[in-house]
Amino acid sequence: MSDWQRQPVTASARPANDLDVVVVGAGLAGLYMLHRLRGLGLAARAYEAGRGIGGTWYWNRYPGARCDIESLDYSYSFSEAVQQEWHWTERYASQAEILRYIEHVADRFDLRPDIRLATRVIATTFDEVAGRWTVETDRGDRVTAQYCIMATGCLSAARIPAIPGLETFAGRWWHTGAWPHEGVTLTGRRVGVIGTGSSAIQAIPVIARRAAHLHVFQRTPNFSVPARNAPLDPADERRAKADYAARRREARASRAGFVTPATEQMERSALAVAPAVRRRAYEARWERGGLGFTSAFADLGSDLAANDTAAEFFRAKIRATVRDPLVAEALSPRDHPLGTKRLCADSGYYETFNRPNVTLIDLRTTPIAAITSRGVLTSGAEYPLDDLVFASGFDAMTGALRAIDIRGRAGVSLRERWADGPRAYLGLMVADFPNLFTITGPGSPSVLSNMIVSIEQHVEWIADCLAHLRAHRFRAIEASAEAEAAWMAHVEELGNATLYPLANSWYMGANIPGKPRVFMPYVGGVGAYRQQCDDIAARGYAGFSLTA
Ligand code: FAD
Ligand code: N01
Repeated sequence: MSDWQRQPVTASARPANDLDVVVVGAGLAGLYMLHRLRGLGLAARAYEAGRGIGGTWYWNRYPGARCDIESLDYSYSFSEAVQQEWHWTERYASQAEILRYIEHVADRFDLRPDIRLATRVIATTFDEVAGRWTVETDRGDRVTAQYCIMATGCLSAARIPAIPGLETFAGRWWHTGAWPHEGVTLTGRRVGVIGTGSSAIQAIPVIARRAAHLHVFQRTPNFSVPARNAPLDPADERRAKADYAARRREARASRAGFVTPATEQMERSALAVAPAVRRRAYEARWERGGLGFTSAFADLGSDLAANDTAAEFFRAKIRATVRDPLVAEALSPRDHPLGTKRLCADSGYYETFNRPNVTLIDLRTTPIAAITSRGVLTSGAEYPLDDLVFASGFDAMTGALRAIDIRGRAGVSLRERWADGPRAYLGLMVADFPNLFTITGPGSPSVLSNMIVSIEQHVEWIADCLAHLRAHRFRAIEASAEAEAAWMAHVEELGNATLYPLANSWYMGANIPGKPRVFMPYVGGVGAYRQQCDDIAARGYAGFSLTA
């Protein structure tokens, strides 16, 4: 280890406007990045738009918010001490518990002094002569840094759809991704929820128990599997902690960043087994709960006929749960294959539609015309509401990056560069934007994985890269246009071999009017992806140019 690695400095030891690294965002990615940069002895500062740290888990405080990757897996692996000392109370942690965990980690590693809260980065510009980035914030800060690391999140740009009349609504309204921190009382109120994605599917059962009446405005029904959340089994916790390193190793080498129990069928085609065998396999996954369902057979993600056997299993479950056959049919997804929009995990979602105080409004038959002062007006009726919840999603993967005026060589703008869809090498760097990294950027596994596994991999790769640059006296690293093009062709080829392009999903940019239709994440799996990133680094950062 060289001297600079042994003597960590904090940003406060440097002139306030002259840094080695600026990190944008203080969610799971930004915080771990800051920790690693400190370990390298670099002067780093993180800017965070929120008034607190935690990212997703700071912003998304809607009723029922929790993760749908098991807590023992949805947690940092970089510190054996932290993973041993932290105790998760539930199989799937709630938003509040995850936020407590993130705050614990930030305090344990004393990260807060180098984080500027309530400060949004609005622009960052590369100065080719100085070889440095100038970063500007909405509070008037103007700092320079050799490296700029975007930890801005894939699901952090909340989106309110442009429905006419919202400004006239006399009631209260919120987006799930910007939920009031003081909480809201919904007891006895007439509540409307627009959207039926993962956020809505978590919130609806909880809101229904509180509200006088709940109207659910659904445009596209989604597939949802029972989460089967429960207090964490102490035996499971003991087993995991006895050899946490092995569990983490397996997750890192896996496809999705978490491991589900292996079964005989999971390597086979769903069409290669008898219907009764198939049903038993699906029943077992359904009973176990959670996102592992899609691993029941090898070809659910690539073969439409195979996929339809699973989709029909879901629709039968909905029919068996929801008493009104018309409501059951309206809740049954038929326009996209299972898993091509992110599979949801719920706690009593379908059962909620048996409650007398819940009404499903099918926007396919009666679209929303406007929001009025009284509530939501569809082509069929006006629904008077006291409160309206937008569970309407995010400008995913590129929204937070495009919100910043990022300018690379010769003033080229990232927004313009990505006008036809995002392009990046490994989802880590963009040609013509030297020394600018994106954590879980488009073209990496990111949103198709247990994201914390992908975050740790990117953070560690970037930290190792910066150490390499410093050790070899390079001042800059940049993706080559050829390597970027080849990587994007690979990402596209893999995506096209799956069923994902068949859905109008946010993976495809289809939820944002005018957004280019491009399948943005890398579908080859986190294990295969990590291997490629490691090989590229081992080959002297092949596909990148390193300059002295
Ligand atoms: P984020 O947590 O989004 O943090 C990014 C931060 O950057 C935000 O705080 C934002 O305010 C800040 N920021 C953005 N732009 C700027 C700017 N210009 N200036 C300053 N600050 C800026 N993933 C899973 O793997 N499993 C799950 O179960 C799961 N559940 C989820 C539930 C919800 C409700 C949502 C919305 C997402 C969920 N995800 C889940 C995905 C989740 O986003 C990631 O797991 C992870 O938290 C992302 O961390 P991050 O640090 O990359 O981004
Ligand atoms: O957002 P979404 P989300 N009129 O985009 C509807 C993660 N997450 O916040 O499908 C009417 O999935 C839209 O309808 P349609 C997870 O990765 C995880 O729920 O476009 N409806 C859709 O139903 C997830 O995928 C958890 O037809 C409109 C909904 O709004 C991602 O975050 C929990 C509309 C948006 O669904 C995003 O999830 C929460 C309009 N004009 C989030 N515009 C876990 O459980 C949009 N909609 C871990």
